[in-house]
Amino acid sequence: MESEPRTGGTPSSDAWLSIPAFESPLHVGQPNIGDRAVFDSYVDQMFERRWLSNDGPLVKEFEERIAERAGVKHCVAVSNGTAGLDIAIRALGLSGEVIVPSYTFVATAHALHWQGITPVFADIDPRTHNLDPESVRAAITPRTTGILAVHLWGRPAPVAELQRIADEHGLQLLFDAAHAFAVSASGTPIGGFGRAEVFSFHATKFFNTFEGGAIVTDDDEVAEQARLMRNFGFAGADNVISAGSNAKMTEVAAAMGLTNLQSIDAVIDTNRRNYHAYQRFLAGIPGVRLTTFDEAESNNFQYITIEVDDAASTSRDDIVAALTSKNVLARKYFWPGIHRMEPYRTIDPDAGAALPSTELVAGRLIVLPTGSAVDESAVQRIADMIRVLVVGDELEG
Ligand code: T4K
Repeated sequence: MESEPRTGGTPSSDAWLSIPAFESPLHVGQPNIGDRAVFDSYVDQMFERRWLSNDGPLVKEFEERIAERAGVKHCVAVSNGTAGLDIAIRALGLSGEVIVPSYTFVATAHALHWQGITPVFADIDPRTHNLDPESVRAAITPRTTGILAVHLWGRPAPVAELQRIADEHGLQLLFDAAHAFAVSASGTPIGGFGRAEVFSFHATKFFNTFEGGAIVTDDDEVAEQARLMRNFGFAGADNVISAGSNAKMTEVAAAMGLTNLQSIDAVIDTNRRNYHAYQRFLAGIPGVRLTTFDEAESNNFQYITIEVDDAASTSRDDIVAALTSKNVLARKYFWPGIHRMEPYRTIDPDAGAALPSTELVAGRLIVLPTGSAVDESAVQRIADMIRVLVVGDELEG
C-alpha cells in the first residue's frame, strides 16, 4: 500500500538501529497459560473417568464458575465463540436483517450470513469504537429483527441505549462479548445484558480454553434452547425434540478453562500493568493515541490499541511494517472492516458510504502485544520504536 512520506525516524536512522529487535516474535494474542500441574491433574481425572466430551463433569464445573463470574443464571459452554453466536442467533429466532457493526472480527457478521440473515452494518462512535446508537436507529427497516452489538476491545457497548432502541422497535438484542469476559458496564458484569451474550475463549483471548466459548443469559428459555441446539436437539437418550448442531465443549477444553480461571486475576493484573506502562511510554507522541479503559469498571485490558492519525509523520502501515522487522508482530485489527470483505463487499459495494467512522478508525488502528509474555521493559522498547518512527527522538539512557 502507498504510504505517506516520512519525516520522523526511519528504519535506517541511528536511533532506530539502536533499538534491538526482539529475539523471538512478540505476537498479539499470545496465549496466557495457567499452572501446568493443575492442568495435568484435571486431565488425569478426565482419563481416569474415560469421559472426554458430551456435557462431562469438567464442563459442568466450568459452566458454574463462568456463570458465577459473569453474574448470570445460565452458562452454556460451547466449542468456540462463533458456534456460540450461531446458536444464540437461532435460539433468539433472528431472521431477515440484523444490525451489526462492520468494525469487528468477521465472525460476528458471518454467524448471521451463514443462517441466511442479512447483516446490516451500522457505524461506530469514533471515540469508543463501539456501535453508534444513532447509526443503529438509521439502519432499522421493516425486516430488522435484532441488533447484534460487540463490546469491542472489552470496552462495553452502549448497553442501555441499545436496549432502549430494541424495546422501542420490538427487536432482540444480542451481544458478541468475545472480548469482554471479566468486564463490567456501570458496575454490572458483562454477561447479563440483552437476551444473551456470547464469550470467546479462543487461544488468543486473555482467558482461553484452547478453543471455546459460552452463551450466557438470565433467560431460561434461551438457555434451554441453546443446550438443545448445542447437542443435536437431544433432550435425553434417543429423544431428539428439535434441529440442533454439535457445538459441545470438550473436557480437555474445560480442564484448560478451570486451570486458567485460577490465574485469571493475575493475568488481568499483568495486562493492567502493561496498559499503564504503554500509557506512560507512549505519552506525548504526536498523532499517536492509546485507547483508554474506564478504570472505574472491571477491565481485562486484553487489547492494547493505538490510533495513528494525520498528525503523525509516519503512516500506520509503515509503523506496522517497521515493528514487524523488529519482531513485534502488531496487528491492524479490524482492517479493512467487514463491509470490505467477501461476501459483503460484493453484496453491497457502497456500504462504506454510511460507515465513515468505521473506515477512519479501521485505517488508523494498531493492536500491540500484551499479556503474560510481555513485561514493562518490552513495552518500553516497543514504545521507543514507535516514538522513533514517528518523531525520530534520540533515545534516553
Ligand atoms: N467475535 C469477535 C469480536 C471476535 O474477536 C472473535 C474472535 C469471535 C467473535 C469469534 O470467536 P472464536 O470463534 O474465535 O472463539 C484471531 C482469533 O482466531 C479469533 O478468535 C479472534 N476473535 C481474532 C480477534 O483473532 P486471527 O485471524 O487474527 O488469528 P491468527 O491466527 O492470525 O492469530 C492471531 C495472533 O495470535 C497472531 O499474532 C498469532 C497469535 N497466536 C495465535 C494462536 C492461535 C499465538 O501466539 N498463539 C496461538 O496459539 O483471529
